[in-house]
Amino acid sequence: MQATSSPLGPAPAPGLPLDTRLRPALRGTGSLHGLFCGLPSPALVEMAAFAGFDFVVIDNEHGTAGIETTEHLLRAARATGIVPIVRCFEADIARTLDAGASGVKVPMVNTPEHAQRLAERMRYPRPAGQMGSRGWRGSAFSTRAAGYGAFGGPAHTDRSNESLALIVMIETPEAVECAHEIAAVEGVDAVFIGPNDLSHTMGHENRWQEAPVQRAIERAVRAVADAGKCAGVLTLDDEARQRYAGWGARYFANVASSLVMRAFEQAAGRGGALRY
Ligand code: 3PY
Ligand code: MG
Repeated sequence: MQATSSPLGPAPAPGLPLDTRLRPALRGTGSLHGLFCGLPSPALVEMAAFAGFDFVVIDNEHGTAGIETTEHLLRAARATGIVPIVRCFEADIARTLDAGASGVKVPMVNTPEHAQRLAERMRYPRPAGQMGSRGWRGSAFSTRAAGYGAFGGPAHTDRSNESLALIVMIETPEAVECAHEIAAVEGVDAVFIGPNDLSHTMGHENRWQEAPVQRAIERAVRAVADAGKCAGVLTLDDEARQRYAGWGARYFANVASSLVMRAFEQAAGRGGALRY
């Protein structure tokens, strides 16, 4: 059938579903500011973009989005130009990347061996003779990430191998002990310290401002920066951001639900504090 010409004229070329800016930014020197979003709302992703955050972390560890909703959240991110990261469990990495995330963030990584296994899950096998880290990601180009086939084949596997970012999370004293080794794993692009779980696993419940927990965060941030990788921390306020930046962190994530609750409490005349 002959295509009829549209009165609109030629449409702009459809953009790639994948936003490939995250990995180079993590491997650069600048600071990145973002927001965890566990509420399964594309509107919140758009609001994070319009507010000026660099990235959104769709939180599929503690949030309630299923994979279909996650794909819509990724679309909202692509439409508004905010970089989408998905916090997910190891078993969900493949589907999350196929849905079009720019990177994944995996909780509770305690050893370099675990980090190595995650790095391999992220990458497609290389063609014979091509250098690069080992990988065993399963390939299909029917996915959103590959434009349902429109952007598939070697261009997609190469683009994905080169540009998708792996962020691992340190949340236990065991992981702090080997933070340098975890960060040094090839294929780990950033290491994020989760202060709430770290505080709990150190026996301080949620009191992460206490000195031993802050010392452990400092140790981990400095070890990651010494390994030449990007260190990040959950950061609810400016004072904490400056302290962590002073130790070498340059990736900071606040929490959408905390900000919304504080605004609601303030509007209800009940003061309001940022809590996680
Ligand atoms: C934690 O603080 O435990 C987190 O997972 C925050 O991201
Ligand atoms: Mg945690």
